[in-house]
Amino acid sequence: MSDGERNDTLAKLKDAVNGESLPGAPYRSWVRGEYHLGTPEDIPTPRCHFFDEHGFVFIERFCDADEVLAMKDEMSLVVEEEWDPSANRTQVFRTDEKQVDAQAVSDYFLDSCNRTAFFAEKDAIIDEKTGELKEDYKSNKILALNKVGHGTHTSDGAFKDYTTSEKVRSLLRELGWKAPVVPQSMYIFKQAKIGGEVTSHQDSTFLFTTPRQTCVGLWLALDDATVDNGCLWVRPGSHREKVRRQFIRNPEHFGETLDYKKGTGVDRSQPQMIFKQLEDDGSVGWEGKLPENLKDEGFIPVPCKAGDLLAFVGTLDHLSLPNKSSRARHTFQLHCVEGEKENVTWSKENWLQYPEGVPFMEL
Ligand SMILES: O=C(O)CCC(=O)C(=O)O
Repeated sequence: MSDGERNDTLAKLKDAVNGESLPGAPYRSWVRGEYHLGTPEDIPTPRCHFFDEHGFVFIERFCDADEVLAMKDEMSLVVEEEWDPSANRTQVFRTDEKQVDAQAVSDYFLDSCNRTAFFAEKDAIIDEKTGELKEDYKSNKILALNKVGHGTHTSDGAFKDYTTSEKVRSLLRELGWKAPVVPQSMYIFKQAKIGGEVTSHQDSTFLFTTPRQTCVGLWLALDDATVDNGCLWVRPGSHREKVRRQFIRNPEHFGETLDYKKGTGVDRSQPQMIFKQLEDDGSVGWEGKLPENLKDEGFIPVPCKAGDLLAFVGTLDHLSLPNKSSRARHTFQLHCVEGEKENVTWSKENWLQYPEGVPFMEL
């Protein structure tokens, strides 16, 4: 993508958010299939139109300073009160070539699906085998964290208030979801100096639904996010590509039931999770990696102020670079999918499975 095209995309984005450009012709909606303009209720808002066209939309000041502060304060308290790095082996979170190994060391990752679990930065740990924090982080443990997940939205408090807020519910409906549910949430710290990269991926790899992909990410900046401190980069239009791989529970490890509490005939020496290759014509060489030249491959950075929101489709390529700056970049993410009421099924192969009979939160 040339600089001119990139600027054009960003200018359209601004227009869409400001409501200055109304769609004039029928177009193919990502989430609803073929879109027919004509009746008033068929006409999407400008930002929904932009979202369908490019796979993401940027919404300025989605949350105010008080909401942002409430979430940051609550996370500090949760870490202070609930995370004891010395009590259990601390698990590291990474998305590089060691991703599968890092998450397969215990059931901690699997058990994190509907509670608050803590994952450290690899560079804050002396040795990933022991999980011991480096001395510098022992007295200020929050600085060692990569992320907290994946059920932060389920506990009473600021995160649940935000998740269940009218503005989140109505945004999802505006973008085309009819019966959205929330399989997961994450608080990402992207720490100053040591905040690791998030390699290029499609969220539907991890949040796979059938018969169609319905994942949408709501990425809320809790600090200003810039190119220097690791803002998100997206590849506009890539949402129209197929999901290339699925992160699944490994039947060789868990047995055919894929239930790690009940599995029979399993081989626990095999990795817990594996990537299953789906559609991959080899044209995208950066899946699970960082492209060498982001701009040449069509990625654009999306800098945000604290309180701004980026909503994007589960098939959109996105990534973030390591944070080498002296400013942390906190964010809170919700990942939603269309619910069963819309005849959409959560894949039984996905790593994240709630205990039997416990539903995802409906919005
Ligand atoms: O915030 C980041 O660095 C990555 C977030 C991400 O990949 C996501 O929200 O799906």
